[in-house]
Amino acid sequence: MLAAKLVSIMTDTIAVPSIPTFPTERLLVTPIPGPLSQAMHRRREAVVPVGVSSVLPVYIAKAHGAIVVDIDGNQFIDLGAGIGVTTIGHTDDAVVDAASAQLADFTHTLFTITPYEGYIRVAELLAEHTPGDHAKKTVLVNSGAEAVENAVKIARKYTGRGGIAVLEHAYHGRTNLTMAMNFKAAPYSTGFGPFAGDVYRAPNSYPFHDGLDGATAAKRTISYLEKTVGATDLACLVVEPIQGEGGFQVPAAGYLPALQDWCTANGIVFIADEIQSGMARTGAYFASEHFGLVPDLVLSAKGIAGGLPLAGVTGRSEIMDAAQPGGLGGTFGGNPVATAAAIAVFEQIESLGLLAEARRIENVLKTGLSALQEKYPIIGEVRGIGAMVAIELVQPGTHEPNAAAVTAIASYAAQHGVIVLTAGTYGNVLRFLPSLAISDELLLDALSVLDEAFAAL
Ligand code: PLZ
Repeated sequence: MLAAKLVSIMTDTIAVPSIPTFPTERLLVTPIPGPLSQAMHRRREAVVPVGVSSVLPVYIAKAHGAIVVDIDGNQFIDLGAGIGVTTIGHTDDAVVDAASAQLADFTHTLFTITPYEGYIRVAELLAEHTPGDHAKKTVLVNSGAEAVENAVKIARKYTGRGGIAVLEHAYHGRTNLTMAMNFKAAPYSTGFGPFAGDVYRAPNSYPFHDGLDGATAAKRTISYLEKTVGATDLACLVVEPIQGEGGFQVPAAGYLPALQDWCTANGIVFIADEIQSGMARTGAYFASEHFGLVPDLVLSAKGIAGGLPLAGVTGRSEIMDAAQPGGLGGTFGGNPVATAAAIAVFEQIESLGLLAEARRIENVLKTGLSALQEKYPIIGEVRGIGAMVAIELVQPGTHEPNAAAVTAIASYAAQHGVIVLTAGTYGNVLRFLPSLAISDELLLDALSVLDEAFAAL
């Protein structure tokens, strides 16, 4: 019975045509999703749990730069980059070459058994490009959530304290500890408890909603933490300099430096979760730079290795060295193919001048989106830095969230060949985090689709 079922699943495989090279443009050849994607989706439904859902179930055959091609031959302008991962572009030639060469040399030895240079080189590059001139060390892991977990481990060991402070609207991952650190319960943690304790969530700076200047917002955050936990029980404060899943809130000027000063004065490790905002995304290597921050620990992941799984915790040597020998690690952490790709990513950021490209993209997106805001009063705010830009949709004339409009716009865009991502605690933010390789032409084409989408509401 079981054997018969397995055979039927296997014989059901779909003949997916191989996609040759393709032009850099939006192109729709079937309704979305196309027939081959629909057939693939039925196969998936039999074997992949519903907990793993896909925003846009078109199945991908190929991708390059800022274009992804599905198995039906539809070409999408990708304004999401797999949530800010293919920051330097899909299948960047230098990344493909570096990873391919490493694949042929060796794929794994385990750095904690028999080490290799690539791990050290990535640690050197992170030491060089994270804020601050102090001595730094890096541990490499596989995912953003794992970086957050390790940063907390290290901060606790260094301080001998337990408490973890986080901010409202934060997102830090899907593991047990990071679920407890997220602001939003549904869908991330609903029903998955019990959760890790000793996590304290303080109000953040969200200028569009709280209208507070940085100093006042910081005073509110600090006084909340002092009252509810007390500085002497806090090991760390974890902040995203620009919140990702929360909706790209840019904190009011002075807010983050005031938090960092308070941490320093009270022996609390200040951790910047730059998993979404880092690696050139905002036109600086790390968004902390825009706010004049020098975090004790900086977390990178997503864009660091051009799509290969790699993440890191980089920080002050004296803090990083608090963990005992053998206390940090993991089988795949700092995989040699991923580190080879990461080295190529750092080289490409320099040789292609990608920090400047991020500022170019900010300019095109903000100009286009501000023009849309003039036309469509449901766009409450256009915000962000570099290629990390969002619009918050509201009921016109209010600050009330308008999630229905976000869903409708994202769906219209997808139907017309543009991938956009949603965000925000109330689901009312559209965020744009394209690859830094995207051309003005593709951005303007995508903006014209958004214009039509708003007009069609
Ligand atoms: N910290 C700031 O943005 C990942 C989540 C995708 P992982 N954000 C995308 C999803 O639905 O799971 C993220 C982040 C910030 C931590 C993480 C977690 O990184 O690599 O997904 O574990």
